[in-house]
Order: sequence, then structure tokens, then C-alpha cells
Amino acid sequence: MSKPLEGIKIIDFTHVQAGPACTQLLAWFGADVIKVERPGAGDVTRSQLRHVKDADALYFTMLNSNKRSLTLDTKTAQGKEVLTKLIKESDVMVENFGPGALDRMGFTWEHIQSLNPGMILASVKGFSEGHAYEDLKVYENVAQCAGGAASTTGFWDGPPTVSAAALGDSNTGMHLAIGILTALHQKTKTGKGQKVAVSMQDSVLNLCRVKLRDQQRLDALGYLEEYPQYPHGEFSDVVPRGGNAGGGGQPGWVLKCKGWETDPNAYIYFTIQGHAWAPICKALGKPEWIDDPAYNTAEARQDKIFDIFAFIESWLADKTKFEAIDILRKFDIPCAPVLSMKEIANDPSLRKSGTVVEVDHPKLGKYLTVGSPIKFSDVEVEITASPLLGQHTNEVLADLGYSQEEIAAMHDAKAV
Ligand code: CAO
Repeated sequence: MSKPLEGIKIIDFTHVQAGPACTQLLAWFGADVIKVERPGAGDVTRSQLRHVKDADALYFTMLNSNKRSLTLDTKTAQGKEVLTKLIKESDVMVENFGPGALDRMGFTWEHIQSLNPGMILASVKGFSEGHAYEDLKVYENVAQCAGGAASTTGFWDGPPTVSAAALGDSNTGMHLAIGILTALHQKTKTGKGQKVAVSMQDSVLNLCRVKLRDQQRLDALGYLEEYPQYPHGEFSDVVPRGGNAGGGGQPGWVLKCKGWETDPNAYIYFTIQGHAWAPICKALGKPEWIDDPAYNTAEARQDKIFDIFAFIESWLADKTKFEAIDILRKFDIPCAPVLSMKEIANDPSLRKSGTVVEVDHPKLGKYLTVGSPIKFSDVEVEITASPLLGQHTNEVLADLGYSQEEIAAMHDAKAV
């Protein structure tokens, strides 16, 4: 079966995480993604946090599957010539260099357009063009702080906290992928390429929109009724950190289960969804709460929500998180176990769905990676190993029309 993006050629001028996450997604769906890397070193993540000597690090392999690797020193005349040829026959170029790096290399947007008017140039930067911080280089946690995630994550008595989820990096890459696919679609109508730019700050903020909602409600009311600070605590004029409170209108919390004293993840997330109140009371053996006016509305429960959570914890004390979920699911209560990475790695459901995939790598051996979270009825996503540094250099150069002698000369000159 042919893949949906088959025939789309992408110059992958990305490194670290934000850009590679984007191009990996496009490669899964069939695009020919040629990763351009500096000769000798390659993407810095190849050697970052290695656990097998001389083999590419998992940081690299898990973000660069299904791609080809071309080594090219784009600061040499020969390297620029190869890149020029590639630009002329590619559909998309993706880059996440520091601000201005591509221009300094001689590949301004105007020059790229003059080489190939159909080209889509997709860029990730820390901040958007024209932003007061547009010159800054940015990594994940910097973006989480600038995008409003850190100030609203964590507990009220602790400092701003970053999430383990890659809200700044992979999330930005996913936004960029949507932008690229949109531009490709528009090109089918206009025949023209365009520039697609996504900033890490904007992408984080896009996931924090409910916190901007809360700022406006707080400005208007002076309190936020779904936060743990309500009704007994204090609010200032900024959205506070709400611990593990639910972000919508459904109060929820992380609750201890049997074994929490020794197992750091013996917890479940429990949501008190309004219309599930009666089933919740039945599940907990508290039928008298169903019609009790002190409990039977969300408003009535609010000032004793933590007493209710404490009661649920006492109910959970003799149940493991999995036993608890098996009981609660029968009552249609929105809840889930807090899963460790070890549990996720070994979860048969995730293996079966192709979300956790085992890949065989020539130097690293077998490793696990996260497969496509997007499932199609008519597309099968196969995850293949990431390329070794320069594995496809000769093949790509030959495809561009270079002779074996010319390729050998480029190797001698260390341009590739
Ligand atoms: N051949 C020759 N030179 C190359 C090259 C190649 N194949 N690939 C990269 N380079 C050069 C660039 O041209 C640049 O040169 P100059 O600065 O001299 O013009 C140089 O390598 C450094 O590039 P950089 O600024 O991208 O790299 P850095 O390590 O200093 O910064 C990062 C890394 C991620 C902070 C920066 O790239 C950045 O801010 N990117 C945008 C935001 C982003 O994507 N961050 C997320 C990264 S994932 O956490």
C-alpha cells in the first residue's frame, strides 16, 4: 500500500527535538525525509546521554526513525551547491536553527524562493518573528516558562514547575507538522510555496489556553471556584498553581492507593464528574450522600472536596491502583491509574496498538520507541530504525546527479 505522503521530499535541517519530532511524523506517513547533518558530528543528540558506547543515543534514535541521513557542510562552497540542488527538487525544508543561522548560511527566504517558488520553508524558533525576545535561543524548559505552563504548574506553596511532557519541543514540532500539511494542501490550489513559522512560546501557550481563560475569570470575579484555594484559601491577581486539580469544571485529584508508602506511583486520578455523583456514591458504599443536600450538587461539595477525597483514599487503602480501577470502571467513573514508565513500556495494550514499538538498530540493538499516536483505517505506520550518520550520503548525491568521482572528491574535501 502506498503511503499518503509518498512523493513529498523533505530537507530535514533540524536538530535536537522540536524539529526532528515534526519531520519524524512526516516520515512515518511516507515523506522522503533527508536529514542534513554536519559531517563528523551530526545532530548533537546522537551523542547526548548515550547508554551504549559508540552507538547513537536513544535521544536521537527515538526522534529520527524512518529518515535518511546526508552529511553536508553547508558552510563550504560544495556543500552550498549540494543544498542548492536539493532545494530545487524538494517540496519542504524544515529547520530549527538559532535565529538568523539560515540567513548567515546564505539561504534567505528570498533566495530559497528564487531557487524554488514551490518550496515550503518551515521553521521553529523560540519566539515569533518581531517578538521582543526573537533573538533568543530556546530549549524546552525556557519555552514552558515563557508560554505560561510553568507559572501555572505545580503546588501553590512551591516554585513554578516544568512538565515532563515536551510541551516546548515535540508539541511545537506537532504544530509545525500541521502547518506544513496545510501549506502543502494550499499549494495544490495555488502552486506556490510559503513560509510556515511556529514559535515554541506560542505552541506552549496554545496548550495553556484554559489558564488564559482562568486569568480573565479571576480578573472578573477575584476567585476561581475549581481551584484548591477555593473557598478557604487566598487568591492574588494572577492564576495560581492548582496542584493536581482538574482544569475544567470537574474536580479531580491524585489519590493514594494500597502500597503508596513504598511505590511512588501507587495512585489513581479520580474525577468527580457531576452526573456521575450517584454511581460514585454507590461505588464508595456511601448511598446516603446521593440525595443529601450537603453533597448532591457540585456547589455543595466544593467546600468539603478535600474531605471527600480523603474519604475516597480511605476506601482505596486496601486496593491496588489496578484493583480500584477495575471496580470504578463498572460505575462509569472517569479515572485512571498513575502509570510509571516501566508499566507503560510493558503495557500489552500499548504494544498491540503500535503506540510502543520495538525497533532493531544496527548498533544499538533492540530499543523501544513511541510509535504513531495517530491511527488510520487505511494507513499502516511502520517504524524503521533511525539512520546512521551519513548512511545515505552517497545515495542522495548520486540521485542529485553527482558521479562517483565527484562524490569521492567531496568526501576528500570533507564537504560531506
Ligand atoms: N553545516 C555547516 N554548519 C551548520 C550545519 C551544517 N550541516 N548545521 C548547522 N550549522 C551551523 C549553523 O549554521 C550555525 O552557524 P552560525 O551560528 O555560525 O551561523 C551553527 O551551526 C549553530 O546552529 P544553532 O544556533 O542552531 O545551534 P546551537 O547549538 O547554538 O543552538 C538551539 C541550539 C536549539 C538552542 C538553537 O538551534 C535554537 O534556538 N533553535 C530554535 C529553537 C529550537 O528549536 N529549540 C529547540 C531545540 S529542542 O530542545
